Amino acid sequence: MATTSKERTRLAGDPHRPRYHFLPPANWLNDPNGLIHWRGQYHLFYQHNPLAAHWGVIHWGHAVSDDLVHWRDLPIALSPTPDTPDAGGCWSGCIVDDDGVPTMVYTGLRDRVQRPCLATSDDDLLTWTKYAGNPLIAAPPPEFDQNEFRDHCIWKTGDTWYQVIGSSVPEVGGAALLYRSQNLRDWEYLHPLCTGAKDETGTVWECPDFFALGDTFVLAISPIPLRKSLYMVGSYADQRFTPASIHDLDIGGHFYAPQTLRDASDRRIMFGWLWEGRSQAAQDAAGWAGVMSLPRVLSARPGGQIEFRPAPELAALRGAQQRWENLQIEPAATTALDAQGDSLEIIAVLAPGDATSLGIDLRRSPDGAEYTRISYDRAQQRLEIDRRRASSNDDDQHDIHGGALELADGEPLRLHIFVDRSVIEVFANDRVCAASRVYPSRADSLGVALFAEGGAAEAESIDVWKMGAVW
Ligand code: DQQ
Repeated sequence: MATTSKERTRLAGDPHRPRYHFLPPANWLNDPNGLIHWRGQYHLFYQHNPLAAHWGVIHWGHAVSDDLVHWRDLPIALSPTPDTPDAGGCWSGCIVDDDGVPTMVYTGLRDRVQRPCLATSDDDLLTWTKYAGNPLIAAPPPEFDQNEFRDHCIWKTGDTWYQVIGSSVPEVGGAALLYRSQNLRDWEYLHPLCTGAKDETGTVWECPDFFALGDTFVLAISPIPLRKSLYMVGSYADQRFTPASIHDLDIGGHFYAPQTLRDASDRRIMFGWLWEGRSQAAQDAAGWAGVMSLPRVLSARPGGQIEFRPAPELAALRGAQQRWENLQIEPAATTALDAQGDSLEIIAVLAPGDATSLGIDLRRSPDGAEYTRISYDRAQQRLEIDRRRASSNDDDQHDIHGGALELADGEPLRLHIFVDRSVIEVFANDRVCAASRVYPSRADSLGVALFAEGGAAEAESIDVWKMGAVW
């Protein structure tokens, strides 16, 4: 069911444009919106500027998939309407099934004012009719920042709808405000579902997403100014969420504003926006910017972290496979594999042995001048993505991002990696995700190599698949 529009064809030759991550036919993408499994199909809406490869007047783009892998573009679902509460943009929101009527709640922007707006569809999510009574809520309660009131997560308990909206308590920190309704149109403010301290979880919470994984409650937030998304795991009682622990949703520095859906098989699936790591001029010249992460299937792990796995459906894209077993990785040199590609899936199971750090280089040129390094430091129990030599273009980002990954005694480092031209997405030991963006300058930066430092390590197994394109 893949489609190829003229614009997709025009841009397909760009060596940095992903081939199996979702992105619009052209121009700008940011947050995933309105994720829903509707009548057997996955609907992915997204914040979209259809006119340019930079953020601007935001619409809702729309794509649909039978299998979470192949996407078909549908017409833009939502556009700003002059002289109404969304005249300046249709910002992030969600879609729920209101007794058979797909109903979206999104943030309408007019001047600086952000207000919840509603629209419904009677043709299976293709076209949307905006509610004449918009906005749904006249203003946030006075104790919250009047200019930070956006992004919506809605669920139903019994006959009652609950809605969480991202906000801020001035001088204190981010907040997720809780409302309730019987009809999705008239909303009563209850209290904050949760608030944070600015030094810990930022000043404004964008894109709150509240859901349960079994008995575990999770609040995902995208806090300003942290430029990353967090999840809190905790308890929910008396309509208040009490966090027990806070974790990064992704340590790669490029994953933001995620949203989840629950599908018909009761899986909780997350998509996030992978922003660019190159200059705005380069994005404008490319004619596209912003990529959706792969679908990540979430479950609760004992001990309060989330388990993240790539959706198993992605295996449909696997082509030719290479496999190595029991490969020695000598220190102080790289062990290049006879594997090449800018569209690969790799599963590497690495036993650290005597090494103090170890990992894998991707998008590596034959002379080793360009590469992006995924490395694990055993003493610090830290996983990093190092882009200092990812490209020779000074305008691209050249930095290191990372975070904690604690391995149990004897637990190998298991890196499940997706390389998709300018996207590298890593699932480490099913519990730490790291997504990044790289723009190698050389056409031959296609290699894969292993490395160890401080002692020898061993690759228990490495599987590499060539990945097909979905467009
Ligand atoms: N992006 C949207 C907002 C949201 C922010 C606007 C997060 O609704 O708060 O495009 O990236």
